[in-house]
Amino acid sequence: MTATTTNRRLRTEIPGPASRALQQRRASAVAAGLSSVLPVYITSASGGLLTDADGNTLIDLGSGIAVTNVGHSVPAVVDRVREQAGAFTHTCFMVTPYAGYVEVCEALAELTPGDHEKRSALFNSGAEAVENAVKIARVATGRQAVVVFDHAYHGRTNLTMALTAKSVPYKHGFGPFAPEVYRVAGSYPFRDVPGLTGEQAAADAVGKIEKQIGADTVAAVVIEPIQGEGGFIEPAPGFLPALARWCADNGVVFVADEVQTGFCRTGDWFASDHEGVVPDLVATAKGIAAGLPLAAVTGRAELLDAVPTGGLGGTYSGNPIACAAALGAIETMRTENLAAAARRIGDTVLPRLRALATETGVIGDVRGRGAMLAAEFVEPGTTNPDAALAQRVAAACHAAGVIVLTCGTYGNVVRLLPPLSLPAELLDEGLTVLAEAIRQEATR
Ligand code: PLZ
Repeated sequence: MTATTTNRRLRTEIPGPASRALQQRRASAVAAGLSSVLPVYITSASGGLLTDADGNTLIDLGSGIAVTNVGHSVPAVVDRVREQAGAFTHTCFMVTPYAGYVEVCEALAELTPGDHEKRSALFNSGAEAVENAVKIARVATGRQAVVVFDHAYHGRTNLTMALTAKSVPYKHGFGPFAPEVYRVAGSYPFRDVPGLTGEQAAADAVGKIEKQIGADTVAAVVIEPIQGEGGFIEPAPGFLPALARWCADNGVVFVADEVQTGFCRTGDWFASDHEGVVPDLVATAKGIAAGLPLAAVTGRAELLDAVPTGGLGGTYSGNPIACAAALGAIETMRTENLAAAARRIGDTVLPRLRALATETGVIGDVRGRGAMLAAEFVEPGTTNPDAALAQRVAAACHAAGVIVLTCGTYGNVVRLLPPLSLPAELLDEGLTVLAEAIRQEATR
């Protein structure tokens, strides 16, 4: 079995004996605090397929959590990474710089929403990017408060844990958390009062901010344009533009956390593009470099340049190999028009999920944009979350060699994040497996 395999193929049960042996070794070497959705140990990957230590080949509908948007091991990335690794692996941009870093920042200025003057700073992870966006907003505004939303996920560092909503497993026991973080309700059409518009939800949020925090103390509003870990929650139309307008009117920095939604995932370069929202700062990671650790804050020049020289950085931040990968990934997204590919995936998946919702009665809401898609499982006829069913559906997919992920504050959402380059036949096959899993588990 090699990386050129083009089909799902199960040679053993999932996980097979070789993976189980590794899982045993892992238990005595790797911290228990790290979990794996599906403990098959991967030996190679290409296109939308992962091959494991037992020679099983699985369809990847997760992209390593929205990272391999361009696919696994694509030539434009692999070639540039090889070349860069052969040239030099590290100098530290803060010691002696290199062109790749500058080129990534130039590309980010071009691709992120808005045609204003922009600057970028590079980091290693999504959490680090979000945390630095807050640092920048605080320095630039001279204010401290940060507003975040119910169901938000922004990372696992101390500040980003404070920004993240869900306690178990992200925060529980890890406090005390960073101060001056305030949480308000966002927009969750499936669970909000029926008929609540985006503008009304934004007005509610703004009202709470003004009454309970004070607009002139707020440095930043930090928001995922489509919430990821919290349940793939797409706010009602008008919510994000209204919030961004309020920020602009009140000197508050509007930070879009596009870590999961960015780089063609939702059918646009960035999810903010959908409603023409122009964030003051955009945090990116994941899809930016096809799996090499890279993240960025991009935004208004006057905000980023407000931080005194030396105020931003990190030993590995903007590592040259990660920058080379990013340039290869961005080139691939452009030449293969992966935003259009993401839209095609949505056009295929959404009707099939909707039909399954009607057929089975266990899916309360089907939602998402482009290749960021989800089904929220409920007890039939109610909005009561059915997390156990979502977990059983995911497990049945895994056993059949299809990698899907779950998410949601209530753990009841099955989400699909296929590589945008996933061949149509593999997507179809993955969806057929998912449909069977839902039918089988819904009647259990
Ligand atoms: N912001 C919107 O989705 C990462 C987390 C998985 P890092 N999401 C996957 C887990 O359980 O740790 C994420 C995100 C959004 C920030 C982050 C954080 O990005 O690169 O994981 O730090």
